[in-house]
Amino acid sequence: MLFVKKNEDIMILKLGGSLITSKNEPFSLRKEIIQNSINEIIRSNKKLIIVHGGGSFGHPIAQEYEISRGRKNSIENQIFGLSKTHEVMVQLNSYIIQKFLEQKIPTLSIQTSSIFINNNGEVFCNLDAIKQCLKLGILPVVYGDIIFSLDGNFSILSGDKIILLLCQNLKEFNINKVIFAFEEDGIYLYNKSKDKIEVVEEINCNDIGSLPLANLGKKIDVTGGIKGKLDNIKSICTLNIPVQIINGLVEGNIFKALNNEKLKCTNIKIPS
Ligand code: IP8
Repeated sequence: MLFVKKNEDIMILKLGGSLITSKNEPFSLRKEIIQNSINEIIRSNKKLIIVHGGGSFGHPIAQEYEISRGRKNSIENQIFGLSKTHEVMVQLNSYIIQKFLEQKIPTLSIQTSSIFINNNGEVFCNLDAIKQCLKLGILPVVYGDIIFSLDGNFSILSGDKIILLLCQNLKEFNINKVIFAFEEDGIYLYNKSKDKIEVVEEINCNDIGSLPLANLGKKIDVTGGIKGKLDNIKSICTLNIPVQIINGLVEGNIFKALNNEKLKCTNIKIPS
C-alpha cells in the first residue's frame, strides 16, 4: 500500500549513541550491534521512525567546543566546532542509512538542524518531510544534532528531545509506543531493603521524579544523562504514549519490543 490512512499506528525507536558506538573511543562504530539492530528492525516490518544519538561521534566534539552552552567568544574556533559536530553526526547517520539501503529498504536521512529551529527556548519544527516519508513507506532516520536559534545562537538537540517533539507534533499519526534501546536492561533503582540495585520492570510515569536512581557511572553526555532522559520520557508519557527502555545489546530485544512481545526491560506506564 503506497498511501497510509489517517492516524495509522507508528512507533519511534531510539538507537542510543552508547549502543551504536563505543563511547570510550572517539568515532568508533559498533558495527555488529548496528547490523543486528537493523536486521531486527527489518524483520519486524513495522512502520516506524528511527532516531539515533551521538555517542562517540557527536558528544566528544560537542563537548570540546561547548556547543550545548551556545555561542561563547572565549572558545577558540567554536563555529568550526559547530559544523564539525554536525558533520560527524552526518557520518554516523550515513553509515546507518547505508546499512538499510544494502538490504534494499527505502530509508531517508532527515537532517535535524534543517527541520528544527529554536526561538526563545521554544523549538519549532517542520515535519512535512517525515510525514511524506511515512506516507510513501520510506523509513525516516533522524539524529541528535546541532540546532540554530533565531537570535543567532545555537545549541544541541538531543535524540530524546527530538522524540518528544515528534510525539507532540506528529498529530496525524498514532504513535503507539516509543522504544529506547540502550546498553542496559532498563532503569536501575536502588532497592533499600535488599541493599542492591536492580532493574525495575514497570514505572508509573507520575513517579519518575521521585525514583531512587542508581548511579551507573558517568560517560560523556552533553545532553543530560539518565536524569534528563527520564524528564523527557515523563513528558512523552504525559502525551499518553507508553515508553519502553530496552537493552539493545541483547539479541532479539529490538524485534520483541517492536512486536510487543515480552522481554526483560523497563516499561513506563502512561498516567491512568
Ligand atoms: O546522543 C546528541 O544526541 P543524544 C547529539 O541523543 C550530539 O543526546 C550532536 C551530541
